[in-house]
Amino acid sequence: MSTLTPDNLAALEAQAIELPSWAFGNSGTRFKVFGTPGTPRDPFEKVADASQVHKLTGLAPTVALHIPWDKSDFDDLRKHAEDHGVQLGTINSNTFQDDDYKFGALTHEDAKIRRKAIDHHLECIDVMDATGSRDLKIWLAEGSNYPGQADMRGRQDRLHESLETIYARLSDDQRLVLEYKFFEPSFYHTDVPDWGTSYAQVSALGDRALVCLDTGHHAPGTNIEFIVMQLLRLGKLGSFDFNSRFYADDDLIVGAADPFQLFRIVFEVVRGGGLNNPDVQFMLDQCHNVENKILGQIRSVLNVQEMTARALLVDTEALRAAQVSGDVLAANQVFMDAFYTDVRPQLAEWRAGRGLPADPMQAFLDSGYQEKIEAERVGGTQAGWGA
Ligand code: PSV
Ligand code: MN
Repeated sequence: MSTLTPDNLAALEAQAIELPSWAFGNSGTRFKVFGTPGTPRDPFEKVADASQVHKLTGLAPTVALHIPWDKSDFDDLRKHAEDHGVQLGTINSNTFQDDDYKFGALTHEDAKIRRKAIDHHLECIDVMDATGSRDLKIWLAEGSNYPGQADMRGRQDRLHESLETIYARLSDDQRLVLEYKFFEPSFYHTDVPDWGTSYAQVSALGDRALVCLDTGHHAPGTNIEFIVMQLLRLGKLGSFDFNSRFYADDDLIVGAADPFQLFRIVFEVVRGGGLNNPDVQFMLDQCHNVENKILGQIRSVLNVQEMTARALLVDTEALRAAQVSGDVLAANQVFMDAFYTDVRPQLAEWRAGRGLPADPMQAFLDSGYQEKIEAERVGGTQAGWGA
C-alpha cells in the first residue's frame, strides 16, 4: 500500500500549483519589510523567478498577478511569461491600500467610493482579457473595529450590488472567486469573514462565482477539511490560497506548520473530486520574509505534491469498510498509515525519470541562478508590498 501506483503517478504528473507573483517580492510584518539581494524590481523579473520553480519541479505552470502591484504592459508580460515556459494566471484585485478605502470599498457608504472600487475590478477584468486569465480573485479588507461603528446589514446589501456589477462584466469563460478571512485588518466585524458568507454572496451571483479558501484565514482549531468537503459537495470551491500558520494569517510555507492538516485537506480534495479538476485552482499565497523566496516557493510546491501523494495512498476501500462496520480504530489506522508513509524517495526517483532534478532544492542551489540575479539586479526599486 505504500507504493505509488501508475495511476497515482499520472495524477501527480497532472498536478499544477499557481504561484503568487508577490511571493518573489520583499515582504515582512507591520514592523519591517526586509530587502534581499536579487529581489525582482518589476513583474517581468518576478515571472522570471517563478519560472525557475516550474523548471525545477514541473509543478507550477502559472503565475498569479496582483493589481496594481504588477501593472505593466500585459501583452509584453504575457509573451515574457510564455518565453519563460509559464503562463499568467489569476488576477488579484487590491482595494486595501488606498486612503479612500479606510471605511470600505465595495461596501462603502459613499456611492462614489464604491464606484471607484467597482471600476478597479473592471480594470482587473481588462487585465484578464489581456493576460488570458480565467479568474478574478477578490479579497476585501472591509469591516469595522467597534460595535455600533457600521451597519453590517447595509454593508452586505451593498456588497451584493457591487459584486453583481463586477460579475456582469465577466465573459463566459471567466470566473470570480471571493476569498474570506475571519479578521484583519478589521478586528470586530469583517464583511466576508467565513465560507458561509462567501458562499451566500457568490451563490447570489451565478455559476461562475465561487469561493476561494485561504488556509490561513480561519480561527485556530477550525476543521478546514470539513469546509473543503462542503464546498466541493456544493460545487462552489473555486480555488485555494495555500499557506500555513501558527497564530493568525502568518502566510508561511504550506505544510510547514501543520503537515497533518495539509494531508487532511488534500485527502478531502481527492475524495471530493477536486484533484486535477480545472474548476478547483490550487494556488499559493505566501510571503517569504526571512527565507530565500525562490527556494521557499520550491519547498511549498513540493510539500503540496508530497501530501497529495500521501493522500493518494489512502486505501479507500479498507477505509470505507472500516467506516461502514463502525471500526473506529481500523479506519483511523488506514488514514494514518498513508499519512506516515515517506513518499520522498519515490517522488525523487520518479522526478528523475521524467527529466526533472531528483532534488529541486539542491538543483536550484547548484544552478547559480541566485548568484546571477544578485549580480544583475543592482539599482532600481525592489518590488514589495505596495510596489
Ligand atoms: C489577504 O490576507 C490575502 O490572503 C489575499 O489573498 C490578498 O490578496 C493576499 O493576502 C495578498 O497579500
Ligand atoms: Mn489569500
